Amino acid sequence: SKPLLLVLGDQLSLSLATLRHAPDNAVVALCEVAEEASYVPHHSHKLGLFFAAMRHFAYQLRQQGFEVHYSNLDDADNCHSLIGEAERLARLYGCDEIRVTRPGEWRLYEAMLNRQTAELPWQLHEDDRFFTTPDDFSQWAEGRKQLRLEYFYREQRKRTGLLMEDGKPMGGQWNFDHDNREPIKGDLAFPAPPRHHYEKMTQAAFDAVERHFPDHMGDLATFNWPVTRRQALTDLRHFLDHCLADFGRYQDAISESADFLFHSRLSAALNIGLLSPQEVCRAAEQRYLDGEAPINAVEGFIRQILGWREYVRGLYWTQMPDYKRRNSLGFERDLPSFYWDANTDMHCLKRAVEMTMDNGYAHHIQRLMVTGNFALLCGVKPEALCDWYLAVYIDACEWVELPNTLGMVLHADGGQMGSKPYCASGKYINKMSDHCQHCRYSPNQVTGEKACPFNSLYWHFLEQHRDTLQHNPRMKLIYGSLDRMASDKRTVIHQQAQQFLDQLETSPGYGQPHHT
Ligand code: FAD
Ligand code: DLZ
Ligand code: SF4
Repeated sequence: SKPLLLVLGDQLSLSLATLRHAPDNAVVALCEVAEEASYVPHHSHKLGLFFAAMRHFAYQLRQQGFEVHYSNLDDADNCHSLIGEAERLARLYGCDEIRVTRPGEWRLYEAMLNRQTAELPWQLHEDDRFFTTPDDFSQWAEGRKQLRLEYFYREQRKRTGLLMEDGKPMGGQWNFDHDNREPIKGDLAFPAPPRHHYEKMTQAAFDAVERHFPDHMGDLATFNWPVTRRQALTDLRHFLDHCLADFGRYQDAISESADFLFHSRLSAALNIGLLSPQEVCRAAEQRYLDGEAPINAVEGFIRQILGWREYVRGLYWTQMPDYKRRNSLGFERDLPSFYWDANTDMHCLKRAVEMTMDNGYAHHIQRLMVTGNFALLCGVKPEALCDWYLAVYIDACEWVELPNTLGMVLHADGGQMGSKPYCASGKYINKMSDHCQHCRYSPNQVTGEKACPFNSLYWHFLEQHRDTLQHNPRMKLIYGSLDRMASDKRTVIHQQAQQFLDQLETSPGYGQPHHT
């Protein structure tokens, strides 16, 4: 037998199952295809990252002695879909089967499963670059009424031994979250990320993006993401040396001027395979053991990767395809237009979208509590919001984007991801950020011309979804406050929110040209 080994754009690891089991006569295929590049209008940094990293990886594989076919976006015979291109190449090279590692998206997984019995059969390998497989997750989930992150995470700690000592959690606790809620005070200096140099191969990939997708969000002149393993290791080292120790305390903070704070910026490198989650977690653990970073920082960081990242992936693979259709709060609104151009006078939202446009990046709390919270309070429909998150972030792959957006942000999965919606008023944003002092609105007013729209929208949201949410024990206190509010005040708040929503400009579809 002679297999064609299809390596996808987010499978750029030499340890990939497909490559580990490769016979000598195998042909490896990496394919730039219009279908993947345009099913949502990806940020130009994301397109640049995928194409540049794929080209470097193909080069690296050739150096390792693999026979590699690289389909370029400009090739005349490129048939521009992953399935079509793999089957074309298999025939071209006289291969009798196609092998691939589980892709990161149900859409492709299903299409590949459907080809398993085709004349040219597809064989799927499990993706073992994670701490857990979807099967491990189902086994853990079986018979449990609720799939809470905290319990999953403790099992993961025990299974891997990360931050464990004699069967007990290091530092005496599983979770140090209560130490991790500090806003930024005074003028704290943030470490500038390493500036990468991009040579000819990367520049050529950027040129292709600029030619094929000229109107997409973002400017490649400011691109600064790792496209090779070496660059990814530089970013990892920088994080460990300069950010990890403060990662915990300021994990939830939001800054007007700093785009990255003490965050690692490693999600894209992890998701496309330039770094493994195991090496990143072990390296962080080592800094704790060496006394270079406190337990609350290291535990907080490891929980994101060993806990959240694995948990959302397990949820994705065990709940799809139904998960994507869920909309438990019945949201119908299109996406507000300013998500594409930052044209809003709400300053926190403006800055979150501007940072997204600049870098293809916003940190977790911006995604969750600024753009996410606003979409929740306005009732943006899941497919519109999910397409946006999938398009604009450098690290967006559906297995991780969907549970975070549909589940965590929109509470559309009926509470599987989070036991209560992450809804908040302007007060929360004011507490965690320095945005409000630059805003034309006041976070302390609920009604009137200067009132922060988050405030009336917050109470409006609670009123709207009272039937679904008021019996949630974690919402009891807040419904208590709402119920104690005088009814004329409630009426005015309702009118204020309704007026805001009536005037909110939304765009059906993508709000920008959709290219192929
Ligand atoms: P850090 O804050 O340094 O965290 C370290 C690592 O932990 C990250 O690199 C990431 O691998 C992991 N991590 C942290 N939070 C999560 C989480 N909630 N779920 C899964 N992994 C997590 N992350 C993606 O990788 N891709 C996405 O498409 C994505 N979409 C999101 C959409 C929404 C609406 C929200 C609220 C979150 C989303 N996240 C996504 C999770 C998180 O926001 C990003 O992983 C993080 O901001 C990436 O920046 P960082 O590497 O600096 O993270
Ligand atoms: C995101 C992306 C883009 C933009 N382009 C390609 C591509 O041309 N070829 C490819 O193999 N993969 C690409 N990807 C990543 C795929 O969309 C990704 O493998 C699936 O979404 C599953 O995660
Ligand atoms: Fe955002 Fe409201 Fe603060 Fe303005 S006042 S920055 S809209 S939270």
